[in-house]
Amino acid sequence: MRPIDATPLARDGKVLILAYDHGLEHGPTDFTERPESADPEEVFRTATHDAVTALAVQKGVGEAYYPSYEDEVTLLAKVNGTSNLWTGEPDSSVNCSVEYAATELEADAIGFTVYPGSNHEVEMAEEFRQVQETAREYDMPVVLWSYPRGQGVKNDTKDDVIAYAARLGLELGADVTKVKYPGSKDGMEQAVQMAGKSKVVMSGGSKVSDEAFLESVRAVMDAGGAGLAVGRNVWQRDQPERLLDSLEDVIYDGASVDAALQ
Ligand code: FBP
Repeated sequence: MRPIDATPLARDGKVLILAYDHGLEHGPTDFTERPESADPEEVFRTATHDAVTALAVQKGVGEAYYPSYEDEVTLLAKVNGTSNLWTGEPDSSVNCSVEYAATELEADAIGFTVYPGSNHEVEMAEEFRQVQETAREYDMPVVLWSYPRGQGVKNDTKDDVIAYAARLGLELGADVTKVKYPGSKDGMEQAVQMAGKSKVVMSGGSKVSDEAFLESVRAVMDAGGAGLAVGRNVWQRDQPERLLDSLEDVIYDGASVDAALQ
């Protein structure tokens, strides 16, 4: 397995995954803020920005739109996901095989969600085993969406819960683990420490001001995080490229929030 820094998922050891699996995970409600964002073409164009190291989409979107962007965009195939219409204990169906992602979608990386603490955790971890091992055969980096939730979890953004989520990424063999932001640099430091040699990135969350978002990204980078996997905070903005310019300054150039906003 190549070190993550040697894969297209990283730029200078940092990661900025543009997440666009919301049409499945949340449904059209996420596109009402900026209707153009419902058009995958628009988000693929955004993903050509130099700050973006990969675009995460589900199989169908990848199949329909990636052929026009394969020279400009690194594709991360998110191989499981569930609609918001599902009301049971948190779970995620496997919608695409790693073989299909590698050979038919021509994806460069694999993404997978596990909900530790859910009554379905055991099956999800077993599914992840197969995904992770197959991705190794194809030499594809693996990103784990590690989101504790379900009956075993009271507060999914507490420091110790996020640190546990990050540790599970290391234990289960993820190259990069995506966790919710615990709300502080200290909390993120614990997560990064627990993740050892695997990398930790922050999940974006719902849209906030430019300044508030960049402050959280600055804290993640200062805590030793590798970057972020962000969706709504980029493509719900009228000018996604402007925020990506600022994120480029903060993530790759170490800029302060004030400098990045100028
Ligand atoms: P955002 O930056 O928009 O929060 O996207 C990150 C992400 O992990 C997406 O990949 C996914 O669709 C969504 O959040 C899931 O969020 P949740 O499970 O919390 O509803």
